[in-house]
Amino acid sequence: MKLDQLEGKGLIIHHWDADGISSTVLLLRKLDKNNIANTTPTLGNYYLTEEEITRCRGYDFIIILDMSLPMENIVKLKTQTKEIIIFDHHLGKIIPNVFHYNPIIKGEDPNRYPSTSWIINEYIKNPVNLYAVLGVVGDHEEKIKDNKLIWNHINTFSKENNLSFNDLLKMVYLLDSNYKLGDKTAVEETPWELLEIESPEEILENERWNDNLKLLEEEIESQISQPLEIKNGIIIKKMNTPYNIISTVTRKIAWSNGKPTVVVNTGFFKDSDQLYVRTTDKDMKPLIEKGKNLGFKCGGKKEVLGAIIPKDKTDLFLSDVISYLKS
Ligand SMILES: [Mn+2]
Repeated sequence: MKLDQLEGKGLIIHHWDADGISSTVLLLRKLDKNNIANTTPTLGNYYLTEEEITRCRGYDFIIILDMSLPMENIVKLKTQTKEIIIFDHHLGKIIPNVFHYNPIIKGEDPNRYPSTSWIINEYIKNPVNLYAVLGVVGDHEEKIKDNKLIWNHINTFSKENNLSFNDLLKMVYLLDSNYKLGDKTAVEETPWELLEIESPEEILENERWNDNLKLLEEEIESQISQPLEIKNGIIIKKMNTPYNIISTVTRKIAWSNGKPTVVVNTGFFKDSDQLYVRTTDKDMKPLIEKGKNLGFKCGGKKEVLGAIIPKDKTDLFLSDVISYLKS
């Protein structure tokens, strides 16, 4: 598959985070910018709705970046377009009849392929550059320093460009600020703004994104400074914010109190609630499985659970979570 031989009108569907945005910038630089559009799913949805799929009609090719969309979505899209190209590093199944470039599902070492931006950058044989790096830092933050294969490259790049690791982190937070504020249009505009940007300083000094960050920080501070409900040694926090800050709020509360913490946000989705759990010692995996079996969108890792739950099921699952944490 040669990117510069793609013909006709193309659409990029990308993840809303720094990796998805950086990957889009890297590809836009390679494609005919007059014939390409971009979109991101409804923020928080790791799938396309029927309506969104319909809006993807009329393109000769579709490129999906940094998102493991469900197989049904891809099959539908394939009936509407000639060619589908996927660059990704999430776990999932190999999708037939499309160009699916994902070294992780082919069994390669995830440490070697830390982000979609990194994968694409290598695919198009670019030297290491700002956007390849920002995707990696966005997906791993401080933890990338433990990745011996990649950290060396990132460290060298920072030194050569007089950037500190904090500068890179700040850039990532600025790029992520639009989705955390729930502004899908701003997310979709960001790759095009970055195409015009020559220097990291222009990202770091972008006024609008800095204003976003201030707003988010104020909201996080106000949420964590409110009195907490503690029952049986478990912190339960309910909030109603339109911002996607639940993981940060949960982490800050859990780490400053040293107690298992459950946060419910009723304000981000119209028909669903966000629920987030961070434990101190309990393995969350059985609870993630339970959530999935109940039909909720549910994910996480050993010490973390994130779920999106229809509003009428939240109390029920919340009591499941609490009894699991108590047991
Ligand atoms: Mn990614």
